[in-house]
Amino acid sequence: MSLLLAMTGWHVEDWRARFAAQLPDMPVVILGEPFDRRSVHYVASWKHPEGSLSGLPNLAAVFSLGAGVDHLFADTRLPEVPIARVVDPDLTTRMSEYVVLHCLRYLRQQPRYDRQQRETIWDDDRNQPAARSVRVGIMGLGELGQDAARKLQVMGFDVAGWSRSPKTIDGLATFSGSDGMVDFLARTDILVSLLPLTPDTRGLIDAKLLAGLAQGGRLGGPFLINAGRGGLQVEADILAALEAGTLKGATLDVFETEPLPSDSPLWSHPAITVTPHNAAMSEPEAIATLIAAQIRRLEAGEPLEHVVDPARGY
Ligand code: NDP
Ligand code: OXD
Repeated sequence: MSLLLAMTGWHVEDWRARFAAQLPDMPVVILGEPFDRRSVHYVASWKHPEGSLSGLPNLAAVFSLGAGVDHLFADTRLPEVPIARVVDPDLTTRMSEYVVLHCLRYLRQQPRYDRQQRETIWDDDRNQPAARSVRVGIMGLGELGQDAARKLQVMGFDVAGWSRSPKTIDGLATFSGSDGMVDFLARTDILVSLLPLTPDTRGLIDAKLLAGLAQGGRLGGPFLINAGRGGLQVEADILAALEAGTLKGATLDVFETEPLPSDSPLWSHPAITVTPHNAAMSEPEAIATLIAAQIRRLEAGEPLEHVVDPARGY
């Protein structure tokens, strides 16, 4: 019985060492090396090549090495076995740090002061809005969205959230589905996207959505922070909204194409902050520990945790 590591873009040998330390009795094999396909009971994947997981007759589960599973469902030949993802307090905390940091940057007009410093301008503008007067709207109220909402509330922001299914969360204004979208956007000065990429959410952050955001709030116009997935956003529409002045700024951690191509206009746009899809890196050791624990659960006949629903795509 073995664990197959199927990943692209990561140092697979480092992962082999991590899993070997966690699961000393389980051989760890690597896609691309010769191995007995019948021996593979478990797969740990990050962006495995399309179709590479078919023909594993004893496969019992696939583990995403990240919180997102869109990279798995992108494989049209993904085996029909349970799929589990990473839910890790360390990752969640890091994402909330990112969201709070960038909301505070907009609240405290830091991009403007960065520019003033570059231009040696001393403009001690006294128009500093209070956090309570700035409405943050979080799209996606799952593990990450709910934690970010709580931490933004601690900072004093007026926070609301939007999800697929209706939710009641103490102290949080909640909206759901397409019915709740218009009212949610209309009360949003900073839109934070922490949605998964699914067929329903692909291209959601487009011209129509951006046009629905609140104009005339205390920040002088709306801002966008997307740390969900690049496929959620239509980059041409974000640029057009910035050009039109209906969007004041955007912080993007994720992109339609990653790495972001060097000729992308997003890199040099003065109102855009680019981070290289690292809003919430998790400790690799923590991920290996988590997945090893999941394998031990299965081996002990216990149910998997953090299983995703292939029908919903997250
Ligand atoms: P969860 O599955 O816990 O939460 C997803 C949330 O999105 C849920 O509230 C869900 O609604 C909502 N949602 C899904 N589809 C829709 C829809 N069609 N309309 C409205 N709401 C919808 O995921 P996590 O919070 O753990 O992670 C979210 C995403 O963050 C990941 O999928 C990944 O893409 C991204 N991510 C990015 C990282 C980075 O470094 N940039 C790091 C880690 C994750 P409901 O509650 O009703 O089910
Ligand atoms: C993830 C990510 O999904 O890092 O974990 O994007």
